[in-house]
Order: sequence, then structure tokens, then C-alpha cells
Amino acid sequence: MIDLHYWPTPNGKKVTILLEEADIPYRVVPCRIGQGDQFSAAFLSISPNNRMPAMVDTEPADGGASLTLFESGAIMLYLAEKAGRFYPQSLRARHEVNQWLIWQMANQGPKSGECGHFRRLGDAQGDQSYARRRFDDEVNRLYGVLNNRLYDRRYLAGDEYTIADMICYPWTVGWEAQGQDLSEFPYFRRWFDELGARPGVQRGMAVGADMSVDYSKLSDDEKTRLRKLLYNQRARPAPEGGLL
Ligand SMILES: N[C@@H](CCC(=O)N[C@@H](CS)C(=O)NCC(=O)O)C(=O)O
Repeated sequence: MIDLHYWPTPNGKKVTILLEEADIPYRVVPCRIGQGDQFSAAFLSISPNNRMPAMVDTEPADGGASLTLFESGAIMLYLAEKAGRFYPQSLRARHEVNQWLIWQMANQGPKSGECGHFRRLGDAQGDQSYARRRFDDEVNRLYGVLNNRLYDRRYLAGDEYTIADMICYPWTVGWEAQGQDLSEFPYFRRWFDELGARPGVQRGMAVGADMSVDYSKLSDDEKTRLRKLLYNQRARPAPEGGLL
């Protein structure tokens, strides 16, 4: 069984889309990031970066002890390999998928995350207009990268729908809140509409809909509490007595 430590954010939904598409049985273990679950010792032993999603497979293919993973890209690769689906194995096709999956993890995810961060922050900590413009522009550039890629390909890695598509999709659903105009990106739009119509994608995107919190509806006190918990995180001290 797969235990998915999850909260309904784009990074979490990448994995639920794959689990639904590949019909892999799983249990959701809520990781309430607004309550600080990601800092508990039990969670950090699975995910030392104090971020969800994280995963425990209690029945790995080698028959050994439970296998744990953090980082959504690593989890997607593992689950696709386990299911034997959505991750073509020929040399060239596999590396097409790998490069777009890593593109997502290194570019689309982090830049879109910062775009959301500065848009939500407003000017509460002083003038943030440069930061907002910087990340709006970067996100716009990244939609352009997807649009150009999809100009002559049905999917990101070619003719086949793969985990490269699934990993990118959830970060694009909030295009409006990211300040983007999809009429600029017709080839991306074609792909976006096709993926959005897939029942597996719809089921994956809906996981935890009852848990999610609308940030814009929170009171000022609640926003202050969340900022204290989530913003300005610094290094956690290592325990005493390690290898020196
Ligand atoms: N690169 C990581 C990013 C994961 C990530 O940023 N998760 C956020 C929610 S979307 C989180 O757990 N935040 C908790 C925190 O900021 O303390 C991945 O793709 O798995």
C-alpha cells in the first residue's frame, strides 16, 4: 500500500493525478502544513526537507522493508516505474520524460511558488513590486516554454501522455491567479484543456478538496500566524554527537 503524506497543493496533486491515472491503491495521510505537521520528527524522518508530498510504500517490489521517498519528482518516477505505465522505457523516450520532469522541478515549480508567495504577500513587508514583476515574468516565460514545446507535439515528451505532463499540469491550473492570459499560449491551451478533461486528472485534482483553505478568506490574525509558521524558515540544528 502507498501512504501519501499530502496536502492539496499543486505539488501534492501531481502525485494524486498519477495514482488515479495508474489506478494504484493509496491512503492519504494529511500533512497539515498550516498547522506545522511538516516539522514533526516522524515526518522529518521521511521528508528531511520539511515539505510534502512524501510517500511510504509498505510493499516495495524488492520485498524488503517499507520504502520512503520525498520530492514529488522522485515519487512520480518511483510510482510510474512500479505501475509500469506513463514512463516509456526506450532510451530516447525515457530521457525526453526525464528532462521535462526535471524542468518542472527546477523551474516551473519553484518559480510559480515564488510568484504565488509574492502575490499573496502584497506590500505588507515593504514594496514588493520588483519581486512580483520578476516572478510574474518568469512564470510568463515558462508558459511560453510549454507553449513552444507543444506547438508540434501532442504531449510534452512526444505522442505519449506521461508523467512529464502530469507533473506540470497542477501548477498551471492557477494561471489566472498567476497573472497570465492563456490567449497568449494557444498550443499550451490545447494541452491544458485535453488534460483537464481526463477523468484521472479530475479525480487527482479533487483529492483533499474538503481540506483546502482559501487564503484570501483568512482573517488578518490567521494570515499573521501562517506567515510566522511558513515564511523566513532557517536551518534546523543537527542533533549532537554526529560524525565529525
Ligand atoms: N520540491 C518539492 C517542493 C514541495 C513543497 O514546496 N511543498 C510545500 C507545499 S506545496 C510544503 O510542504 N510546504 C511546507 C512549508 O513551507 O513548511 C516537491 O516538489 O516535492
